[in-house]
Amino acid sequence: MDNKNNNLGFSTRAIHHGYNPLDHQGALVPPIYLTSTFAFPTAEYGAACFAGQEAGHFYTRISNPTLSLLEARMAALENGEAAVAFSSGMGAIAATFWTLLRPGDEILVNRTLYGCTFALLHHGIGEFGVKVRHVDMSDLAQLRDAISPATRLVYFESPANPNMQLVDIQAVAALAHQHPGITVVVDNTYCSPYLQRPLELGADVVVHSATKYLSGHGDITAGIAVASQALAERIRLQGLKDLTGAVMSPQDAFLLMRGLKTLALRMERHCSNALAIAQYLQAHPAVDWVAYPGLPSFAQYDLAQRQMKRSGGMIAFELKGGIDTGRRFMNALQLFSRAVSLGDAESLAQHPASMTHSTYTPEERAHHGISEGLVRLSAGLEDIDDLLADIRQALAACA
Ligand code: 7XF
Repeated sequence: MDNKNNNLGFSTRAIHHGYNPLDHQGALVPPIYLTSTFAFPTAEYGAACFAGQEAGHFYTRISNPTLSLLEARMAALENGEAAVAFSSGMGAIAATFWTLLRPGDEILVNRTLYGCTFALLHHGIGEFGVKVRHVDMSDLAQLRDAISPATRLVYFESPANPNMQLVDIQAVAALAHQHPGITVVVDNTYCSPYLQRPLELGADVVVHSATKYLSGHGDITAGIAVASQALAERIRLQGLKDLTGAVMSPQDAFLLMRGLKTLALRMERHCSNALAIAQYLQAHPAVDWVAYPGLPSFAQYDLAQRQMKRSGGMIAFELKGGIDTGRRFMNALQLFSRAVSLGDAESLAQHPASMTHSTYTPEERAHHGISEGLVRLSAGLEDIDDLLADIRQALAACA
């Protein structure tokens, strides 16, 4: 099956895009090219590769056949022209920022971001002469007022890690694009392209921690950026090759492609498990609040219905006793693992204020909408009755 199959369904593309076994001695599963360098037939050919006149592979930090196949597949799933693979989500985000920002530029970011993205901006990019400004992007007027002639990037997660706040991707992209020279970058980690495709809604770049749902089995760290051909090439040749060197291993690309084959199936199960857990928590007297886009009580329920195919596998909630009760709840869990990360087969529970978002000071967390008592759940793929039983007994134990 060749690359001209974007009219095929999501799972068909996730399984077949860009690969025909008959071109590879019949091997049903794509071979892994575990090589760092590639031999040139002649010195002239090698020089032409480095001059960009030949399309061949010549060094794995720039390209590799296994990575190229993964990149083609990810571009097909996000409905973008091209993708670039990285060794982590932070590699993809850092390479995108370093490629698109220069001293004197301004980046507008949403109020709430994953902890290390916040740290990259405030303890990295921001210390190299780029102005970092947070706005609440659920309020378009705030964004409109914040855009200045120096604004080059608009960046957000939807839903935001960890508080689940959504951003209207289509509305924000339309507003930002009234100003030529602004690139809109969306972190789509929480959704995966199965639930949400920001490029179709007007964004310019999608970044992922592929450590999460895309690979889906908790056995690699990986990142992806998807964009137009021209923008992806800039991110590859500056952000990846020269500025970060955060190249994905071909072995990890193999594992990631194996995960992608079941992405649609897994996302359906993550979503139905998370919805049942969120409904259970909401009805429980020990629970103060639950944030899950699939609950009609969710503040942006209408936007979630419009923007996401289903409501995802992540839940934020707080118990009435705050973090002390939250810790007792976490310690009482028997089937859920107490672990950061998300999107694995195993259900996970973590405390953002002391773990994933400990890169913020307590004052910053308060300012950025991350409450100290928030507990985050990643609903795995286990049987829902077992997950609910674990939550039921942990809530009883911490009361
Ligand atoms: O470099 P990574 O593959 O870990 O990806 C970074 C990243 C980027 N964007 C979002 C929305 C993320 O959630 C992440 C990683 N988050 C994990 C978490 O929240 O549990 C990291 C564990 S400290």
